[in-house]
Amino acid sequence: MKLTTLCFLHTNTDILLAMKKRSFGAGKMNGVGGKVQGDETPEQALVREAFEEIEVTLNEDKLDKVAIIHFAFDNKPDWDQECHVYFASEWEGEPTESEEMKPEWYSKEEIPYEKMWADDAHWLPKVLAGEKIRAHFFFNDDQTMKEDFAIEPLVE
Ligand code: 8OG
Repeated sequence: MKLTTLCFLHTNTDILLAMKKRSFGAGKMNGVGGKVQGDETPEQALVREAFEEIEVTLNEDKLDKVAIIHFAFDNKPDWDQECHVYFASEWEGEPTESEEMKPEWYSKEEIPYEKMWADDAHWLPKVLAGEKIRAHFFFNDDQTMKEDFAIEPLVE
């Protein structure tokens, strides 16, 4: 199964989302992140992806791990992934648009779930409320979400 990462930069009031401009999830608003490569740790992968995608430098030691989410797709075992999700409240640099992503700040009170992956509306509010979770979501071949899903406390 693929190992991936996802990170949301945030302040007390706002959260940074970025519109994915190409490849898997194109057109959706999301945090930054992507596949873990070679012998990288998830945190090292995230530092690399955050710089490639929005020119922000994250500090591996200041990432707050908030979730592990399993995504499974019908008939597409290569798309199955375990995604390690982080929040970051410290970074260097100004979030900047790249060929891959267009970042934009949103109030935590007005997150545009309708422009995000369908599962996000089920777990992101819990994480914003301070919960650490492990979740399982299942998708149809057309990337729509199945009704059955599971969210439990994260125990590592
Ligand atoms: O390397 P690539 O850009 O293909 O990695 C996919 C990114 O998209 C990775 O950061 C994980 C993220 N992602 C999914 N599915 C979902 C999802 O259902 N919700 C959210 N928020 N992110 C997802 O692949």
